[in-house]
Amino acid sequence: MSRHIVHIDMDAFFAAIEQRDRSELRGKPVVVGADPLGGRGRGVVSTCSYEARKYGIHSAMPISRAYQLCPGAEFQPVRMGRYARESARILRILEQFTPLIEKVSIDEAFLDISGSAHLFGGPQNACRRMKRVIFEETELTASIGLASSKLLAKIASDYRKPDGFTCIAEAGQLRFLWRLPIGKLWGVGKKTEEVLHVMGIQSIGQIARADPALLNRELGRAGTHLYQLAWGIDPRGIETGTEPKSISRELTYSRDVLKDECRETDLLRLCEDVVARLRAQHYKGKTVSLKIRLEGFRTYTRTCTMNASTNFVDTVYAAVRRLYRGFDAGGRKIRLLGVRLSEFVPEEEKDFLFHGCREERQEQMHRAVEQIRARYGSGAIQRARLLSRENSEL
Ligand code: TTP
Ligand code: MG
Repeated sequence: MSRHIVHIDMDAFFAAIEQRDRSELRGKPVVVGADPLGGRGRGVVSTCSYEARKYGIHSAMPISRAYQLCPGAEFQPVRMGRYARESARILRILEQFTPLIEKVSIDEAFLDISGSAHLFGGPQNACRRMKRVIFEETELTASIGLASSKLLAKIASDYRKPDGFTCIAEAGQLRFLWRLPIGKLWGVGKKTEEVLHVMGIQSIGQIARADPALLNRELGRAGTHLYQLAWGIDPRGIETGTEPKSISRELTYSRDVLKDECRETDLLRLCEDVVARLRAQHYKGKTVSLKIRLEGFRTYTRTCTMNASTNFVDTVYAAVRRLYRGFDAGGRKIRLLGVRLSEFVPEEEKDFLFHGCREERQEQMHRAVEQIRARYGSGAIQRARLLSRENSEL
């Protein structure tokens, strides 16, 4: 029996939420990302509305460039907590259709509806209903692809965007696939694309007709894999319950700063932010990474794996500070700092063996802070060290 795999991707997700929440933004070019500071801003675009895309603006573009392209756009700061809540709401809706869900990113998921589609009048009706319920409950539009594999479902959801629904019937799937440019194939990035172009290969159909031995010689195992994908061979299943792989937060300075000028309190703020999100998802992390981008965009990452996984700010901060102090910037200035946590394990409820032990006090402290913030807002309680906000860019 063939599988019915769905890929769903929300349209202009962050920007669509801003437009929904503020009616004055609807129909306008909206850019979500760093502050453009009148064209001097140094961060990047997270995403933008489809109205803004007409000006050539896109994700990951420097915000200063976006400002040049459309100075009249509505520039909005990133409200990650809000988007994460919407993402969770959408996931709840998807769970009404099947428990076989693989969340890929904040606005993207795969579903296997092979076993449940009949409950909704077949796979196509299930997808139409999914779009409708999402829109009714969130006022946000999704683009959906339905096919017999993850590869094709993902290509399908991207095929008609925004607010699209594309179903690729199994009988015509290779014809559909072969017309597309190689960039649409899973795993074909800029480098692979270049190699294939040198080989005279532009379309997925040309990969399917190429000599697999030649592909293997030029691209190694990836070549063999691409050949299989080009023939629609993609047996990957839905991986449910995948845990997030990492949580990170970055800070771009508005002017490059010397290492000694970077306040370690900035690192502490970054740690507080990632640990807060880690705890909200009930995980502990074992690996801490520090990212440092120097002037001229050279980027370095320093990583340390701790003895035990943790969800305490102080432990994470101590590790980050050690990495930071051990980093030799060679006199060059720093443009960006980032903190990332990875290698998660679910936090388990703990009976502290010894009452009053340091670990128990830390946990109580975190919980007290979380309760206050939940009730009175994130600014309601701060570490004394972080109270002076001058020079702070977070
Ligand atoms: P995408 O699904 O790639 O983009 P999108 O939903 O904004 O637009 P569409 O799918 O209609 O093309 O990413 C989902 C969200 O993730 C996006 O709204 C913002 C965030 N994001 C970033 O913050 N930085 C990035 O570089 C990208 C690609 C996305
Ligand atoms: Mg999207």
